[in-house]
Amino acid sequence: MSPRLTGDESALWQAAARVLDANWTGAATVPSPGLYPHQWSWDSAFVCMGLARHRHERAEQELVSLFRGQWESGMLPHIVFNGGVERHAYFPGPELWRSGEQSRAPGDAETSGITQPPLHAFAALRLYRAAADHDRGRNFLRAIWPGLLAQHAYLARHRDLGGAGLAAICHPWESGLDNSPAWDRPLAALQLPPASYAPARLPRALPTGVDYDRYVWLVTTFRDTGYADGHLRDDHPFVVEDPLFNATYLASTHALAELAGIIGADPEPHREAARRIHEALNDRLWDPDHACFRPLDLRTGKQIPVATISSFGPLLDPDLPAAAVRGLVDLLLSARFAGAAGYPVPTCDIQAPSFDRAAYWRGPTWINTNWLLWTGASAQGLQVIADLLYGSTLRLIRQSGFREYFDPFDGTGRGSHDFSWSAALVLDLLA
Ligand code: 9WN
Repeated sequence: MSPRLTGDESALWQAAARVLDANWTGAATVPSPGLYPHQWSWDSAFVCMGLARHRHERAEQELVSLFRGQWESGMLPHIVFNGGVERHAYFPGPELWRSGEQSRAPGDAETSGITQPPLHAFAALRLYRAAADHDRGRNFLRAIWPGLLAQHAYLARHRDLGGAGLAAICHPWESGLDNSPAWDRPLAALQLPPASYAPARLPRALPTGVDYDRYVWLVTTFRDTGYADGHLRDDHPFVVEDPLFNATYLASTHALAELAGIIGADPEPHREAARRIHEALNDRLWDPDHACFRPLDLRTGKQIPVATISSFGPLLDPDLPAAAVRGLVDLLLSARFAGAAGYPVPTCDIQAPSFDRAAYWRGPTWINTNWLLWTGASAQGLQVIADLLYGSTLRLIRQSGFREYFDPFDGTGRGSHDFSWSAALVLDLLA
């Protein structure tokens, strides 16, 4: 704990540390003890950055455990299942994904068959920077390096479905923003066979409700091809280039270049890859008419019109053109986002018909997306925005605790309690 903290800040720090300690399984951190009893990919990247400030060795273990689930193709799955947990504790569990039947999946861990935002190289760099012992930190980076390279090679080889350098997602779960209004159109366009799935079997109250049959159908469609890369390229009906996913891809690619320098590898291929992602992100996903970033649906060739939290992801791009920075700042401060929310940043445009203050990724404020925007704004030198995000994020936690998400108008906590990334990112903010 930093000696600079005030009394109130050290109490917050201790509370956050207790959440992470309680959610530690011995090898990794569960997002929340009841609702999510396994290891999730982007959760672990956030948790790693918090643990880096609290228990450095666990932060390393967190990444190692996650990469145990990596497939031979380099695909880093979005869930690594905890074998010690009752099989029906979470739906969709291993029985939906059937990774055990895939020769490319690891033999000793059951996993999902899709990925999540690739924030891991970025997390590894932050972990190294927070290390007290840089020799040890460098050794850890050398150990995790092949996994990070394989993850990025997979995205470049098998997910650049638009051919311009971005990585496409094939399922809303891959975005991390499951029921975002951004996915309403591509989901509505799916042609499902009648009664392919019975939602009544679900063992928990679902935050996302109506789209679940479509989520599951997308998984079974992909799974039944043996998770074939060719299927994603030629036939899969949900293929989208998302700004936030690609902004994390870009941030992590820059991090790979820095990590290469630290461990004595060649940074140039990663710098070149970052240039390509930067160009494609700005050429393909920037909407000059509305001055914001939008997802591109590769099946229709059209950008998806609704503005969501994902639209701000490219603040993580260190080379973002000045006009784009200005456009994003204007939108962020407008009455469509921070300007009308007492507790910014809502995950969807408040004025959009699909906005819902209580519905998961359709309006509530989340700590991880605030943190990503805070990180981006700080790196862009947008101090006023960064301070606004810093203050409002800590205010949410002080008022409502380490909840999963929050009402953007009055800060009421929603979803699960003791949520790991909410705690982890508070440690990073306070450090
Ligand atoms: C599906 C674990 C995960 C997060 C996602 C969040 C939610 C899962 C679910 O929980 O997704 O992957 O069951 O709804 O949307 O961002 O990684 O915290």
